[in-house]
Amino acid sequence: GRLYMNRVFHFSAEKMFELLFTDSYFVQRFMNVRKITGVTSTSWQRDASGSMKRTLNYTITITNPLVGKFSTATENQTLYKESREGHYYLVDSEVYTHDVPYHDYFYTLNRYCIIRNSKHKCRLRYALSCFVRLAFSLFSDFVRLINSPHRIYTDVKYKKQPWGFVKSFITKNSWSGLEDYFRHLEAELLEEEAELTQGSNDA
Ligand code: YK8
Repeated sequence: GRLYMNRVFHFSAEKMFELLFTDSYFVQRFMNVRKITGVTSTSWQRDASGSMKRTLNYTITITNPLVGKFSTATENQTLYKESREGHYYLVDSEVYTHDVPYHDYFYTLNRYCIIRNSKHKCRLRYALSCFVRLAFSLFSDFVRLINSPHRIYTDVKYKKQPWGFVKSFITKNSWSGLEDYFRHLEAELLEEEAELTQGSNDA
């Protein structure tokens, strides 16, 4: 896995959570630009463990010439109960792409961590990885996360053990798509920040 972003934004942690994890105008616009269509989403609901969960379904448009042009996808988001409103939000998002080659071998886990810096500042970190459904141990991962304030570690693992060439094929193609998506997301967040700080200067 890789730590993908670790950056301070000039808006509150609440605002960051609202932008990324609610049905915000920001997300709607971003998905529109990425040609992610037919989005349906459940509302955040508490599960038996005390964490909050929601599920999104949508169709993604793929630019990779090796893959069909579209795939349906399911994204399961978990807001861990260790989160503290306004201070600390830990969200895992598992993304299953149902119509790509080898889709039963892998899924993608994106971990977002929003940390309050001050009233009007927060830090956003995320780590991305491709995972096995079964070998993923949330607990050990969480311990590693809280024990290392500057890094989020994740591993690349597979649900079934594919041949070497298949594995590198999946990894390479997944990373390039992910990189593109998250670089774009970062750019959009920076733009949102510029708009918001602009707004508060005017006021
Ligand atoms: C979410 C990871 C892999 C997948 C794709 C698969 C190619 C398969 C390669 C074959 C198309 C919005 C990605 C990038 C599609 C988009 C997914 C998004 C960006 C040849 C083996 C969708 C975050 C997210 C997670 C995983 C991404 C897929 O919010 O390359």
